[in-house]
Amino acid sequence: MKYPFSLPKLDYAYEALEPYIDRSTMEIHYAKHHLSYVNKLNEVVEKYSDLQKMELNELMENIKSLAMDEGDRNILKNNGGGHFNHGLYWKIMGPTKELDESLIGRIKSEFGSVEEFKTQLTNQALGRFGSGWAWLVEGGNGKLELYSTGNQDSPYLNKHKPLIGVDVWEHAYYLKYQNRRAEYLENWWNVLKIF
Ligand code: MN3
Repeated sequence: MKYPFSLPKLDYAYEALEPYIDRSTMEIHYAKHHLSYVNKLNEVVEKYSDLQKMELNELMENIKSLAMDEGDRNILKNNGGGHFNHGLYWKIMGPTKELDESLIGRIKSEFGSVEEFKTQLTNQALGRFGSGWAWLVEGGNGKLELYSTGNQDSPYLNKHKPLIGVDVWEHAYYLKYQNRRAEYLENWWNVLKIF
């Protein structure tokens, strides 16, 4: 993915994830929040022709060393992360299961069982104070790891490849679940299509 960035096509309807994620949340989340990350990302990259040639993961991986204004660097980190993170989130969810047997096998060998993995990822998501994400990532050595990040910080900032990410900003669940993050997370597993 390179400049100019665009909103990825959602391959299911806004209401397709009901009753676990409601139509309004999906529409606002995708068409307002995600679009705003894309627009702000394009605005900042527009100023730097060198950055326009780079892939988004390269921009994130090298964020500290890019020749740019510090305020712009922060805008790039937040909105580049926002664009990447949401792209993955839409892709791993869906109304019908499409099991990723290879990833399930790796998860079982790393965490003992899928249930144990779900418990640990949920705990990361519950433990994130304020807005952020919980992740399953692949580290440089190919090892699977779990952690959470604040704001829109992307695992690519750590040079890790995100495999599964769950959004725990209130905008992801507040309309339906209000302050009940645990209930959103419990229901979220139903719309994660790869398990
Ligand atoms: Mn979000």
